[in-house]
Amino acid sequence: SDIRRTLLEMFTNSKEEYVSGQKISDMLGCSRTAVWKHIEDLRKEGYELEAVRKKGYRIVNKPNKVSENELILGLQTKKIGQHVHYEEVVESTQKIAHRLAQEGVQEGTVVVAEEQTSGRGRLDRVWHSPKGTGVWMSIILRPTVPPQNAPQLTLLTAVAVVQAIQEVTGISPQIKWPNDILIEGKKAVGILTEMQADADRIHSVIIGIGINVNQQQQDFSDAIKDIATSLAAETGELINRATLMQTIFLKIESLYEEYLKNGFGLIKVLWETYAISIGKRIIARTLRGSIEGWAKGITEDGVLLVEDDLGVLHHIHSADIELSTRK
Ligand code: BTX
Repeated sequence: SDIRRTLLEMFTNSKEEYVSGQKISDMLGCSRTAVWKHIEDLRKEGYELEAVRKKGYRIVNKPNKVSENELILGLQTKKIGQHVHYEEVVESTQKIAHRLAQEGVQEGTVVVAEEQTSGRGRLDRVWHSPKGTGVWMSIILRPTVPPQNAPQLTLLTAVAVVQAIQEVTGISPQIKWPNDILIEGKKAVGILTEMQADADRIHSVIIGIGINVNQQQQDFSDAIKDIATSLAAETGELINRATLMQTIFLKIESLYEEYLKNGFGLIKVLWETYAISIGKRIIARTLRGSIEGWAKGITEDGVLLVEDDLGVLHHIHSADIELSTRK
């Protein structure tokens, strides 16, 4: 609620200092009893508050959650993340976001959960989303571009996430076309873009982002322990997920504004600077078979260009790629 938000802002601004009950009731324009009730609500949400007679209250510990309150506080965007739909456990944030998009929620609405029980990757693959250690979220956008341009948003998101990770952790991740973000060759982030559209018009694009943040290497299940990593495993430090998300929102917002105004050009250039596979020999496994050759770059539409050994240039729209060991 707005009151909760004002209250948290007061505590945040006063840092370590106590805020008196009187000051709170003046600021919120409510009785001391009502103040006490709001404080109790915060405690229920997981905030640890210390109360000292004649001094007032202060926050000694925040919940390790990515709740609406944690995300709104200090958020600098105009649109992205201004409306947050938070849940402790969901099957998949994509599912909820699809529903909300259909109901017509504002552009930039974010669905986030502490845990997903059926997190999804591409082609109905599983995305492991354990409780409290990652960022599992879906962002709803309504770009005024033709449906065939939607894949560009996956690449835009990848660039934004790379930049945010750099800013928050100092790590420089790399992008593997189309949607993986790797650190030292292991997957730390997956992006899944889905859309609701007619033949000629996008209604909404749902961008799902999964980030391994605070898992330790031994936390990964056998199925992915050799291919996955997390930001904490790489830096040796726990990362504040809310801060990371706010940074991602800001990066996506500024790239998205650029994209709507000037098109894909700048984003394509940025994407190529972060991509590992461009200029390398790769194997692209598509549903129709594998193609081996040199990754030449991406087109304006985000399609991967691979030149095979006969010199034929292939346009790859969807595939899993791996670096080839043949030179
Ligand atoms: P993808 O199909 O490219 O990758 C899925 C593959 O990645 C799996 O088959 C598995 O090998 C591996 N994998 C699964 N979980 C993890 C993990 N936590 N870390 C590293 N590797 C893993 C990538 O699909 C797109 C993922 C999007 C996930 C987000 S989370 C929020 C939103 N909700 C939802 O259900 N999906 C998206």
